[in-house]
Amino acid sequence: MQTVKTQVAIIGAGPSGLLLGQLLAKAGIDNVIIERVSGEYILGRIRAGILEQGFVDLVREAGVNARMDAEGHVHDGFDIAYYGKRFRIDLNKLTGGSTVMCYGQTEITRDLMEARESSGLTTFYESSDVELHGVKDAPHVTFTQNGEKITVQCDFIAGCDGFHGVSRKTIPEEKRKEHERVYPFGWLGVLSDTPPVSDELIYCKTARGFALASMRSETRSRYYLQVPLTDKVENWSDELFWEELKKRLPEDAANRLVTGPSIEKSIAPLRSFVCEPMQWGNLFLVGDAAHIVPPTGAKGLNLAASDVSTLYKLLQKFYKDGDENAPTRYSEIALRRVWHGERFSWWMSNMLHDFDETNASGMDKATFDRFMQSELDFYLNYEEGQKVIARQYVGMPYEAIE
Ligand code: RFL
Ligand code: PHB
Repeated sequence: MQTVKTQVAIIGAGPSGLLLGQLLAKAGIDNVIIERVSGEYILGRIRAGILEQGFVDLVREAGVNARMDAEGHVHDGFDIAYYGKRFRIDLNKLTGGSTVMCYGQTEITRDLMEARESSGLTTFYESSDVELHGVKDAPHVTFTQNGEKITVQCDFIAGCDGFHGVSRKTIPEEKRKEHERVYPFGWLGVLSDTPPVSDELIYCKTARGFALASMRSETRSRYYLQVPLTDKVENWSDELFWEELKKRLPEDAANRLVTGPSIEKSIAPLRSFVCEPMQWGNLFLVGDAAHIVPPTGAKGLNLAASDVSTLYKLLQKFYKDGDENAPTRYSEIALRRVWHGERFSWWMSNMLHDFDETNASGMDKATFDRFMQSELDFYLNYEEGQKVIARQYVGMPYEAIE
């Protein structure tokens, strides 16, 4: 039986937990991370690729930006292709200078893990039976590692343990409200060491379903296909995947497509989810633990970063300025930006995917498709419409914390 004392106990060593830990440590606030799986396992997950400016700035503030700045690529825009039409959303021009950064979540996570290790900060990987206690008055976390029972006593607990973690469930059911929409399809993703079809992302709406051409570098591509939820990844051979992708990409991109063996292939379900409030006593939910968006707007990781920024600033107020009430404002501030991201991701998903079920609209499928197309036409044919998309894609500014 071992007891550890710290100021902030962080559950989960995903990007939310690691970034929060690094920022707090830099501000002189002690923290310990408790993670269920190994570091290696976490680095095997292939997820986000697009970072908003706010995220990039936060990584710089944490001082973990060297590789991101050297190897990441700034993207000035992206394409939306649908039914033979093609539009470029010029982010830079439409927003008056804002852009996004293409740099993989896996790489950010690796950089944060390395920085944490060299700072000598404590991380308990491969912890089981993680439980949160005394969240209202005497917060502490218990878990088992290598057969030993460990207790971490702390002032606050940051629940950064993703959608399936324990933190959210620690808030009594009658004290939280969960909003959820599960979409009737998933994304089949493939990572391959092949040059991307384009320098910028292409979001494609087609009669065969949605496709996305993305990338990690000049030599590594990331592609996605909308697939039915019933599809199994083992039934999608590489050959089948490339064949289907070719049919959904615009012609010039399809002609440029270089295929090769997949180095990762998985199916992710699409979900919109928000838990309110995002705090309970001295427990704060951060990132996917509190909310999920479908990946169409590239917002999941970026919303996690704005939560981290808000919590980090409020905890600084508590520890540095002696503002005892600062942490109580977390949920209200974080949720305002979360709802923005939820709405944009929902809108992009509705606009770009092929929906079989149109019952709620009362229209047959062909009519519903024409109806949605007219909305895309409206947004893409006018600069005002493109501006609305661009502003949201680069991300709303972080709220100032007085
Ligand atoms: P994570 O990454 O899920 O990390 C949570 C960590 O908590 C651990 N954990 C526990 N630890 C201790 N005790 C327990 N009981 C625990 N239960 C779980 C887990 O092992 C894990 O290590 O959540 P975090 O840190 O909040 O980060 C969120 C992001 O991972 C997520 O929002 C993004 O990946 C979403 N996302 C995208 N976001 C973007 O901003 N831009 C994108 O381009 C983008 N593309 C994507 C995406 C997500 C995808 N998938 C697979 C869902 C593309 C895809 C395909
Ligand atoms: C990715 O590169 O994994 C990616 C990019 C943009 C999205 C979703 C995923 O909207």
